[in-house]
Amino acid sequence: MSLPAKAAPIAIDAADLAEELARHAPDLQLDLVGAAALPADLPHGARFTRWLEDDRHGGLDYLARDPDARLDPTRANPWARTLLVFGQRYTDGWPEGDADPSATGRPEPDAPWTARVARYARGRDYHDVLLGAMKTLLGRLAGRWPGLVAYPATDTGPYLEREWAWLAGLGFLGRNTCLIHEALGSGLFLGAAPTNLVVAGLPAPGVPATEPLYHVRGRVRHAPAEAVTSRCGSCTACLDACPTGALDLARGLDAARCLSTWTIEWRGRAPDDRRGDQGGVLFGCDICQAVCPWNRRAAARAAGDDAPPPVPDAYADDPARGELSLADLIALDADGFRARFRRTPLWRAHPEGLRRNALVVAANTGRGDLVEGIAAAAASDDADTAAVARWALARLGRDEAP
Ligand code: B12
Ligand code: SF4
Ligand code: SF4
Repeated sequence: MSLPAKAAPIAIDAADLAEELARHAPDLQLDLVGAAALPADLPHGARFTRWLEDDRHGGLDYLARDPDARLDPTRANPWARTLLVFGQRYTDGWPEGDADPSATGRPEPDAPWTARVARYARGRDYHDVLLGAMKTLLGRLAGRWPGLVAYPATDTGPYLEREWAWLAGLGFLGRNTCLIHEALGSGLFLGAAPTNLVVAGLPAPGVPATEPLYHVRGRVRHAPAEAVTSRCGSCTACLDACPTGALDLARGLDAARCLSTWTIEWRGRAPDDRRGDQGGVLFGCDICQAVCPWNRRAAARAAGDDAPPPVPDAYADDPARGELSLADLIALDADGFRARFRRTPLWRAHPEGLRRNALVVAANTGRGDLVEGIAAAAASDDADTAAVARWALARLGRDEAP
């Protein structure tokens, strides 16, 4: 096959690439950038295939659509020679004693609804922020290496981003399945870009790097002498803490049991007898990260820093959300949803999903004061909303609408 001229390989040196990254990554608030040679056999690729075979993808059918392409970025991009992998913090870990329901699952009836939203989703959408930073960085690299071709994506690209991030030296893979950096924790978004760079000095394809090419200053990391897959040791805190038993040592995460799937991805509803497990969690779930000692250490380290490198303001809590209450979310219509949540991660839940989640939280936190709004939702045209509202009324001991 002849390569398109625009994707002709460009030979460069890892040290030169690292130098360019150090020049440009800081002002774009990218914390980690690494590279992995392509094509490569993924050391844990079989975990992914087995995950699909075992039907642990929880109805997220897009993941099963073209598994070979997910395992090998060169199937869709035959010209690609190196995958650049990016990490950007959205939080500095989770401190010991974090009481947000998103981090504990506990009902905490008086907590604001925003504390029930996973940390990654409290500000702007990373698909805009991180992707924008990646594109800018790649544009600057193209200034140095004209002819650079790169297709950046975060989340939506058909790449096993965590596995590639591990291969590119960004951290290790935890039993909670997250990519964990020893000093930054796992509160990191990941992104990847197949490129036509041929980088001399990288480990052989499929061999993990011990360090990324760029690492944010100000966070000391004791890199292992040789790359390890996992640094969990004998810890099982995440498996023990998961309220739905979604994590399995050997088989990974069962998406059908994960609160993150229920509250973000599913359009319908979790089974009646399981909704209690959602506790005080409204959108996303951080429990298996909040209990992780690596995140607690990351938070302690950040708190002790005089000048911590900044997490992008874009990911900070959006103050405008504080004006809304759980009751408002239960009453939210499509226009209100659009006005409030466009270009934020909550957009993914659709108005019906956010309403459903709010109804479940109201029931699980014993909010008898909200029965009027819940009864109104029980009369909704949307069958799932109505069914969940009826379930909520029953759980609150109100079988009859007031
Ligand atoms: C589908 C999906 C989900 C699903 C399924 C999650 C899952 N664990 O598979 C659901 C909806 C449940 C989900 C939840 C969340 N997600 Co999500 N999700 C994805 C997505 C789109 C694909 C993941 C996938 O392919 N899963 C299939 C499994 C088999 O692959 P995998 O988990 O990547 O694991 C591979 C390797 O890491 C290795 N492996 C996995 N676990 C372990 C454990 C050990 C010990 C070892 C040795 C190896 C190993 O084997 C696999 C094969 O290569 C990715 C983006 C992407 N394109 O990769 C984001 C992504 C993984 N999600 C992300 C985030 C932030 C979350 C949440 C924290 C959001 C929240 N607060 O609610 C939770 C975390 C839940 C959890 N513990 O995983 C980030 C993770 C960043 C990080 N530091 O790890 C990603 C990378 C998005 C991004 N671009 O930043 N997510
Ligand atoms: S995100 Fe929550 S529900 Fe999902 S595996 Fe982690 S602790 Fe369990
Ligand atoms: S909580 Fe423990 S077992 Fe789970 S990812 Fe963190 S270190 Fe590993």
